[in-house]
Amino acid sequence: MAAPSKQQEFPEMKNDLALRAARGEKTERVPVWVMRQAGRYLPEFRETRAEHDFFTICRTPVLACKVTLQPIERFDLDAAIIFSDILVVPQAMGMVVEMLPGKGPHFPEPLNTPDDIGRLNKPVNVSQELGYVFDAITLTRHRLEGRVPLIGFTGAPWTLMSYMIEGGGSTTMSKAKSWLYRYPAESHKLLQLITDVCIDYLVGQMQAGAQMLQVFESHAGILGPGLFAKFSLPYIRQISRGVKEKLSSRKLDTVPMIIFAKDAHFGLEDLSQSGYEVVGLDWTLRPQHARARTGANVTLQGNLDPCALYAPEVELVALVKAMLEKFGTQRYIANLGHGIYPDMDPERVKTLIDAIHSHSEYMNSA
Ligand code: 1CP
Repeated sequence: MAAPSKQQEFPEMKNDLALRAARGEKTERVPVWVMRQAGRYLPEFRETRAEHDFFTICRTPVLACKVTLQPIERFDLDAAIIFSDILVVPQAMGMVVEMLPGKGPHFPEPLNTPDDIGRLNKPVNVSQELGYVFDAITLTRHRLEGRVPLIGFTGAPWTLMSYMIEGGGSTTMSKAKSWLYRYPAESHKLLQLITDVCIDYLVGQMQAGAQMLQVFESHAGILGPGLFAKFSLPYIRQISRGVKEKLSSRKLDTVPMIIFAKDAHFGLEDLSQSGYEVVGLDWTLRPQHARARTGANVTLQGNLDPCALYAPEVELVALVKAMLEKFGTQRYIANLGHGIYPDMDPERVKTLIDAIHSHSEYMNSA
C-alpha cells in the first residue's frame, strides 16, 4: 500500500499566493519565483558547492534543504523549488552522470544504439532510487514553516532522452534526434520507460510534501512541430494524466502542475490543453498572444528574458511593469523565461521581485 500523504502534518501556509494563482483563484498581488533561484549566482550557494560535490548536495537531504532555503532567506519570493536536477532520473534508471565543474553534466557511457536500452534498470524502484529527494522535500516543507509553497519537478521524457543519448549538453541534439528518425519504435520504447519513472517520481514528491509540480521540457524547441507532436506532447500528456489518476486512486488531493516547454511556441495551444494548470513561457512569446492562444482556463508563468536582469535598474523596473501590464495580475505567476544565469548580481533579483510585488499591488488597487 502507498505511504499516506504527509500533507496534513505540515506547518500551516502563511503565503499561498502561487498556489492560488495556479488554481485560478484571486490574488492580491502577483506571485513570483525564479527558475534556478538556488544556484551559482548566490555566494552562499557557491560556498556550499565548494565543500560538496553537486550530486552529494542533491543526495543529502540536509544539504538540499539548506540550498533550497538560501534564496527564500534572502528574497521575498513566493515559492521555493526543491534543490535537485532533472538528471537524477537517468541516474535512477542506472546511468552514471557526473557534474563537471564549469562544463555541466557528463554521461561517461551514453546510450549509443537502441540495444543500450537493455542496460537500463527495469522496472525502476522509484522510492528506493529517489527516496533521497522525497526525504529532502519532507524536511524542506517543515523547515519552510509555511512561508511559501514548495515546488517539486522532473525533466520531461524527451529532454531526459536527449541527455541520455548525447551524454551532456548539445546545441543540435543531432544524435538524439537521429534516433527519432532512424529508430522511432525504439525511441517510443525509451520515452515510455522514462515516462513511467517520471509519473511515480512526481507522485512520490507530492506524497512527500511538494505542493506544485513542474515538468521541464527544456529541449522542446529543437524538435519542431512534427517531432514535438509525436515524441514530446504525448508523454507530457501521459504525465499529467498518470499523476492525477494515481493521486485520485490513492484518495489524495491533486496539486497544480506546470508545463514548461522551452521554445515550443508552435505547441502552445496543445500545451494549454495537456492537463496542466499552468503553462510556463519563455521570453520569445508575446504575453497577449499567449493569453489569446491559451484561453481562460490556464495560468501563465514567465517570461522575462533572463538577460533583462543585466539592464540598468530603472530599465529593469520598466521592463517588469510592461510585462505585468501585458499579462495582467490574475491567473499569472511571474518568473524569468528560463533559468537565471550564474554571473547575475543577486541585487537584481531583489529589484525584480520588489518591482513585481509593488507594481501588481498598484494595478490591483487602481
Ligand atoms: O533553484 C532551482 O531551480 C533548483 C535547482 C535546479 C533545477 C530546477 C537545478 C540545479 N537544475 C534544475 C533543472 C535542470 N537541470 C534543467 C531544466 C531547467 C533548464 O532548462 O535550465 C536542465 C536542462 C538541467 C540540466 C543541467 N544541470 C544543466 C544544463 C546542461 C546543458 O548544457 O544542457 C546544467 C548546467 C546542470 C547543472 C546544475 N543544475 C542545478 C545547478 C545549480 C547546476 C550547476 C552545477 C554546479 O553547481 O556545478
